[in-house]
Amino acid sequence: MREHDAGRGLSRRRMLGVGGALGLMAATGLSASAALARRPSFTGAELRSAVPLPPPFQVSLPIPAVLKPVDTSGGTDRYEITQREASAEILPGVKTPLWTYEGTFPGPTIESRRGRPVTVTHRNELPVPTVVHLHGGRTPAASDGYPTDLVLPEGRHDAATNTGHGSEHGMDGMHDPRAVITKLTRDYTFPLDQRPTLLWYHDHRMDFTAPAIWRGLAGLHIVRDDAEDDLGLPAGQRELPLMIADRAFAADGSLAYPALDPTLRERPGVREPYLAGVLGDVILVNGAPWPVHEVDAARYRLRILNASNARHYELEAVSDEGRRLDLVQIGADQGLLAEPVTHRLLPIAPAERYDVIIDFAGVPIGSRVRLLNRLGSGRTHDVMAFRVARHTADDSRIPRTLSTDLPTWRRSDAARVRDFSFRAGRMRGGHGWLIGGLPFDPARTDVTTRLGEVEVWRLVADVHHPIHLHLVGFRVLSRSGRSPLPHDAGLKDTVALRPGEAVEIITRFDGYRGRYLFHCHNAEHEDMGMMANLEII
Ligand SMILES: [Cu+2]
Repeated sequence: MREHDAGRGLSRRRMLGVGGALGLMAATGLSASAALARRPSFTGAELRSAVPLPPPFQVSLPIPAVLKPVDTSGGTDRYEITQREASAEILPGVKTPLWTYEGTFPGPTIESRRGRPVTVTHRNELPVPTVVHLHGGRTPAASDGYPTDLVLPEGRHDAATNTGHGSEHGMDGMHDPRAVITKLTRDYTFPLDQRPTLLWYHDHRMDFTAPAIWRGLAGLHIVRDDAEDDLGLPAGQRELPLMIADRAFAADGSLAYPALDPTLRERPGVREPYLAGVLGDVILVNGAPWPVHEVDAARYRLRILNASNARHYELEAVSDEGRRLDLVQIGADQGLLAEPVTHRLLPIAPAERYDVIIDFAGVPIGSRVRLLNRLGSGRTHDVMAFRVARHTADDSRIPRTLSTDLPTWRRSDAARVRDFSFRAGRMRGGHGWLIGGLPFDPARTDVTTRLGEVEVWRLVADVHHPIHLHLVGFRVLSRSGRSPLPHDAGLKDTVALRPGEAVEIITRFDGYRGRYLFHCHNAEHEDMGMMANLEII
């Protein structure tokens, strides 16, 4: 990780492209030529479920309940969430134990208004420490869910300054003197002074984020404002949050996950051959397998989140007659675009969100529109279906101008340019995923920047790495020296790097001072070192 002038980018980029293929070889056991030739459409290995799987498009789409505040006085909405074990019937007739927010997967949705602060008191009744991060939130550092800011469960108060690394198994007992540990509960305060969008909250504990999300610790958080409400977009029953996540099921109905330590207490990481990412063979939407939803022949607003640990999707909507419907993108991770962008295929990487309008008018009543994943095969090709039930009036619209407040940072605004490589490597004597050649260390400051400064970052990948910055949104400037792709439009907080690709982003570090993170949102990569500290002073 180093700063440099603009001239040195290309040769370095080319070099990392080749190194990337070698990194892939190290990660998956492929030969270098096979890795280069294959240009894989995904990174990771798929677990097979050991229980019978239901046919697609039978279970109805659940909509996560909206959480009621316990108090709304004093200009703040206060919520309480208990993190606890629960069991759910995800597959028909199969009981699956989960780790949950408030007993459900996904957790309850929080609905909030721009600029109206929300405080969530999380109570940890799980058997392990937890950390809550609101992904995409413009949040003061104390509430941003730094991975060592643990909430300890009952009976684990002895571990007061341990980050969660065990001292056995060759772990290095990494110590973080800045960690703020709380016992049993913690209040997270979110000012939500930010563009309206779909956020999500999930566990972010040091070394164990991937298995904790996999077990169910994820929920949605929607921010709205009056300007967006006034646009006339589809709303109410015609606005659907869709949390897409893959999972696999063991013979006893539990979620299968190849953790080295199934108690998720001491030893982080996953077994071979899942080091590059854990994929499931069941596609869940809002916690239901390949669900179906009955719709009117009208426009719908789909608020899509890819909450998968490692699986990428390329979504398309296809009617029973074989017609591909337009996916009209109106928003990105960090809110509304300037104007709509129409896609036939929409790639979505882990942690990305897309705000999309689909119009079911013209689809024959009684027939279906399937949402498919072009990157899947067999059962993972299907995502969900919509059954068009009835004709209806539709007074919704898609304005040609959606927003006028997107930042317009230019390269010449940048105080500096930084380079980061995201590559496979060695850590703690085993396989790791490294940023700039280094595995995450909470005690090392990787980037120091001043509040209010604009920077250009060049991100270079070996395999797929969806890169996420905490606190700030950014714009995509280029991909491998070319223009950004259509789905890079708007303000992002996660950008999907493809194998061998270099992506330039530009952002302004504003909001709050303090210690933040940037990391890969392939959750297995994140747990195996691919995070770095971002100190805003
Ligand atoms: Cu990664």
